[in-house]
Amino acid sequence: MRSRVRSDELFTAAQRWLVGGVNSPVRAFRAVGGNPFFVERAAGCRVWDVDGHEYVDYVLTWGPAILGHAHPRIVTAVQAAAARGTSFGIPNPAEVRMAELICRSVPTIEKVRLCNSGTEACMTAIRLARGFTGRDKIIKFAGCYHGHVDSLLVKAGSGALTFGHPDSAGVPADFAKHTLVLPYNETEPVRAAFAAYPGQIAAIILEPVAGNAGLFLPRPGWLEFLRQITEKEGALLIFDEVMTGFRLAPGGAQQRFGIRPDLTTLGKIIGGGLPVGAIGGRAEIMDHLAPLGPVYQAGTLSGNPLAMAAGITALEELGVETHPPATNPVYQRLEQLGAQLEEGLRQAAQMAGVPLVLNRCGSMFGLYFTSQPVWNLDDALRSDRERFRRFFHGMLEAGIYLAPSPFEAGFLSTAHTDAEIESTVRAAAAVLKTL
Ligand code: KE4
Repeated sequence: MRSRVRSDELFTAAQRWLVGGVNSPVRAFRAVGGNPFFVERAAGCRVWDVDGHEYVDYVLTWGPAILGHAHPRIVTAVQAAAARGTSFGIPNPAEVRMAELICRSVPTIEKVRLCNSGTEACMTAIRLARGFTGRDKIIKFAGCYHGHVDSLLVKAGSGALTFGHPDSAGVPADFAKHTLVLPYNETEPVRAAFAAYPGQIAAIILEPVAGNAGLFLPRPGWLEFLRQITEKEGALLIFDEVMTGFRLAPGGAQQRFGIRPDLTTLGKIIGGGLPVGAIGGRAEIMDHLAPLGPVYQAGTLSGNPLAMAAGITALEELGVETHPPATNPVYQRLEQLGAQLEEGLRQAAQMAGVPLVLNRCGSMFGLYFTSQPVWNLDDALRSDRERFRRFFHGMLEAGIYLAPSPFEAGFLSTAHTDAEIESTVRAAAAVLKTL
């Protein structure tokens, strides 16, 4: 076992001052057991902990580090921006450049509002949809996560068409009562909801590829169905692309799947590792936001120059301006790495006789220890979580850092090479045999 004396000391100290020793719950390793390691530094596709252990990183700060950690051009851009001032709260050229890059890259975004997290983006998108349509009710899907927004921290009601109950303490039932939680990848419950609540549903919000319960994909035709029914019923379709934006294609999942949502939320990659979120969509909807319209939204650090410098550099490095999406070499490489990892892990599981479902879309993947396909949260919950825990720790001991939960996605970066994929597959083959 790798001794992590310094990490354990830090975790003890951290728990004195920080709730659970962390600033975001999943980092506490409670889903896999044991103490989290503390990071000393990261570069490329690797992280080093405070005890000097090195790991190949497939979490990539939960998605943003698509170019690897400490990318030299991003570091230089942030250093240069910092020397000119770390925050202005005044319009600045960098936020205009970032907005232009987003609008030119994401097919359906004509105007954008930048904020500071994916949660803020999703919260604003919901408020904007309600303000634009004058309707209150929202449909979300079980297994999708849209940040810690009160009205979206909701679990399914007792009956298919009963409105949601809070999925967190501190969320009043009144905040949840306008949210309907339906099963992902099913059409009938969506039809029934619109039939039961005609003219009352403001929007459907979903992750077009669900990356917050492991990873499951939309069934063929399901996204098209959601687009059609929302158009027919006068509701907005919101794609939460905080994770998939600039990950699955330069224009996100909507470009990959050819669907035109009314609103899109972004985050993670567009911040180049610094705090950024964004809401974007058709100008006629977006112009309902203050100062032009009646839907209020604001933020002290929105358009922060350091975050803009990191994000602009990241999008430039991704080639969003220099290559047509279909032949962008960065995304072709990410697809290749994803396919290699998928093939290698599948073969390793087969050789070990361990039932493993690996769902993948581009450079995002999910692992489930089950022999049944996983298309929604119920399927995911049937997977063997104990086996995942043992696999996670076995891989960690082998120097491979996977997401510390069976219900998180994994990510690849342009800093991963064939060598890392091969060493990861070799490690998995050895660990799978012990499960
Ligand atoms: P943030 O507020 O954490 O920036 O974004 C919330 C959010 C919104 N929408 C989607 C699709 C997301 O994946 C997220 C955040 N993702 C999680 C990872 N599963 C962040 C990790 C964490 O909570 O620590």
